[in-house]
Amino acid sequence: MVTVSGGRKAKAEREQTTSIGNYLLSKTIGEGTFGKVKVGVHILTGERVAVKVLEKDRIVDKGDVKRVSREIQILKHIQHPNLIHLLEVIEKPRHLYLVTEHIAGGELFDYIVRNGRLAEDVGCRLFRQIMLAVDACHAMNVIHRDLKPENMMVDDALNLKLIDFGLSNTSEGELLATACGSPCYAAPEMIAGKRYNGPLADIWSLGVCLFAMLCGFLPFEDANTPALYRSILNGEYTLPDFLSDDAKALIRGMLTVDPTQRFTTKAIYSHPWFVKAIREPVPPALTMNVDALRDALTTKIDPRVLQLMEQVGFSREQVEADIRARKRNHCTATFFLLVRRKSDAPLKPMRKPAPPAGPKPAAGGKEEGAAGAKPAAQVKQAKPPAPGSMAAMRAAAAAAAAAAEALSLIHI
Ligand code: PIT
Repeated sequence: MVTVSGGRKAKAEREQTTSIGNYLLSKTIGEGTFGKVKVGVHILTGERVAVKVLEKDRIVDKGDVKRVSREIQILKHIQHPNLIHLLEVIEKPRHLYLVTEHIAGGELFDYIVRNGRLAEDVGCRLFRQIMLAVDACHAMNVIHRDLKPENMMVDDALNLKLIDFGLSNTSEGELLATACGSPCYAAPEMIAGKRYNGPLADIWSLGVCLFAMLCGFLPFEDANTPALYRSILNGEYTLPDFLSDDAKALIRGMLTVDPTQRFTTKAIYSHPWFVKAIREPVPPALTMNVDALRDALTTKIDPRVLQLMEQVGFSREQVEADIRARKRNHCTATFFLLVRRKSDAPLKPMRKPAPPAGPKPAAGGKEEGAAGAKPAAQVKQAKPPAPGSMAAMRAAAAAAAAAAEALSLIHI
């Protein structure tokens, strides 16, 4: 008993609350080489946020600085219900804080571990959201490059959001060169060290994700890294008999070694499994629908939220101007948090009117340099392995990643 309560006390001390800008940060909910993701509370609205804490000390070389500033630029640019929303960036002398919305729930990875392989209707409901998210990225010229169930958050109602843009890049159709992401999910052309088409490489990774969701294990798995790469390069994997014929055909189309023959977004959106495995109609793909893309990028201003913001000291003009300019500051963060707020607990009015642009993300719109980016091929290893085949999947991925160190350094 003593040990338990003593342990709790020590844990509580370690998880002391600190205040950053308008947020109170408490326990760590995620960890990587870059630093930690902590849960926070937005003081004014009482809403939860997730805060990625980047330690400037750990961003040493030019490549790291470039990766982090790219991550921030991309997070500021994207906007979609299935993509994590960046609320604001707070810079302090030793840290950089990326404040995002908080997703109540956990990783799709853990969901699969808990539930085993997913029924095809559940898988389709989730996979459609994954496709919507990735297609939204592609419509905004963003290539994620680290698509895996660990980077997809799912809540109790099966709403899914894509996180972690630490390895992403932009492309307007030009080929990309840097091989990155987890080896088990990496496209063959990337493994082969070729220049690659970004969206098609993401689609390969989504094929691996769909396989993992419907089967409960990975298509390409080998503790021996060269053997793993060989099976990916040759597209050697086995589709279990329990899959429906439509699911098999879709996975086969996505896991096609030759990227020019691989299923495109358009082919996936019109595939019988994607269309028919659940009843709800398929929402439009943003890459194929300019109006839907414009809609996704336009924030509607709810007059009730505007009124609430006026009550706590923001001016109507400021809110409208900042939202229209797509700024990420305390004003737009408060607006966004109020829009998704479920509770009607009273707001804590500010003593003085809100400053024009809250705690500043690196002054003057200049690049927020620094912070520890994940090395390529890094796979999270923080949690103890859970029993079952997905644990083997994580262990295999971690072993492969450790062996590979960084895919960008591997030449076959
Ligand atoms: C969590 C829980 C949660 C949000 C996040 C993580 C978000 C993490 C994140 C990480 C990134 C990024 C954006 C968001 O670019 O509610 O465990 O690297």
